[in-house]
Amino acid sequence: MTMAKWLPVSVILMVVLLAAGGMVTQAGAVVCDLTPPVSEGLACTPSGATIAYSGAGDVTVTFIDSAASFDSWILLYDAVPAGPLAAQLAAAKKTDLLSNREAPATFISFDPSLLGFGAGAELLFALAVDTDPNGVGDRAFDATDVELLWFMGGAGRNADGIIHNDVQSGGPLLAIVGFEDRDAADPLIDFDYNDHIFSFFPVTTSVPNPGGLVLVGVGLIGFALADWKRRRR
Ligand SMILES: [Ca+2]
Ligand SMILES: [Ca+2]
Ligand SMILES: [Ca+2]
Repeated sequence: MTMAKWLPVSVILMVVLLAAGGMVTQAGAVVCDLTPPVSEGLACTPSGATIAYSGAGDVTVTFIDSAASFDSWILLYDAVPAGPLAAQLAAAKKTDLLSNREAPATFISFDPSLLGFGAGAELLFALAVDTDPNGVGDRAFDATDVELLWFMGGAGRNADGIIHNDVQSGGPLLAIVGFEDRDAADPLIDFDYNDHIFSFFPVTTSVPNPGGLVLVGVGLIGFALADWKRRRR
């Protein structure tokens, strides 16, 4: 194939791959800022992606940052539970994970296989939010103090009908997850998705590794250049 044919093909392929990785965003889309110090109140476009157990031993949950006035806790589910809030909270597989009042880099590890999760099973984390001013600073989970519960994944999983989480790849098997803690009907909701930011490792996610996509793009350009040089000889 000639250079004239190869270069357009490779460029199109690279753009498609980068777009799939979120590096080239749609018009108006804003990448969520999940890297401290975060841009507080900057509305962004969340992925609502999910993460799954890799099957490789313990999963470590690390608290990264929180820019929020509400207290919140991360809970673990294996499915979105039915029923009223109290029943949903009672159905959590794990409630002793981290709050957003921890020191940054605080972490906790657990073995999903001991909770019935097999390799490839979704680790469905949820954010339990205490909207009362009385509890600001609470670190221990208290189900009676929770008013809101948001699940990772699609908008249909949440009572207010919007996506409440963004997921970004921090490297191989490392997922960075940021939550929006306010209800869609709350006039103060800002859609910044940095109200409670965690990392999870090792997990798999539907979010591609940006580094890998760049390598693919560079490889395609190299292929096109090699073809061009060969044709010039
Ligand atoms: Ca409360
Ligand atoms: Ca927010
Ligand atoms: Ca915030």
